Amino acid sequence: IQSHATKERDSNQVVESHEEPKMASAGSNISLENIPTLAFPSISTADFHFNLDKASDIIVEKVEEYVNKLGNARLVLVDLSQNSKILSLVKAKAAEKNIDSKKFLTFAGNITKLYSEGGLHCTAIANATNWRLKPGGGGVNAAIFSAAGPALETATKATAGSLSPGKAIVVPLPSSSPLFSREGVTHVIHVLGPNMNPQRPNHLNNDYVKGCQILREAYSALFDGFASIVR
Ligand code: AR6
Repeated sequence: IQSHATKERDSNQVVESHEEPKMASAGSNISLENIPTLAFPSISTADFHFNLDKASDIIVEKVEEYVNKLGNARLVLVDLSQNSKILSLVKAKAAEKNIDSKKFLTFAGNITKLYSEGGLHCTAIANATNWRLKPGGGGVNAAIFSAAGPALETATKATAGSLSPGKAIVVPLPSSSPLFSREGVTHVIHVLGPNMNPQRPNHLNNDYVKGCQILREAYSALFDGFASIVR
């Protein structure tokens, strides 16, 4: 039997900020409406086969570098499942470094449904894209282009024709896009990470010196891009 207090809180759309972020699971309604938030997937670690342990070090290093530069804005690393290896690696390493858990959190959910399914309002979402900035191809790129509808492809084309590894571009999302109207996302930031998958074009032949350098550049470009829309 639920207590009266719990019932009241469940029916309330706004959960006070001191109560998050740990209850940020699907179904809870957290209002982050006033806090600029970037949700980003782990760049290069699925289709591009980048080593998870190395990637988690780089994510934590870059988050630590940027989190205080971003004022009151937040960064959220997202992956599809609670069992995500990258989420648990990053969570543990971020805790070790005492990174402020109000400014950086990990979240299990679909990046295209963070508000509608997870109650997490994100101003911007990052996309781990391909060099041609083309829809499809699986992974988070296919999911974001499909959820955003043709408006994203048009807006992306108007911004750039292609992307080099380690770079990012900020694309304002037209209000006609369902990602804007349903999820409250105003910008998509496309990022191209290093490719370690020999089955994909321009792979790095397992050169992790280059790979780590490009992944660091990719996160810097992503967080600089987010900083440019927060200001
Ligand atoms: N929501 C949240 N996270 C997701 C979602 C989603 N809907 N889908 C995937 N992830 P990947 P990459 C996570 O493969 O390794 C594409 O075909 C996933 O679990 O999307 O950078 C592009 O066109 C993983 O943690 O990107 C490129 O060609 C993370 O997102 C290529 O794949 C990144 O996985 C890029 O490969």
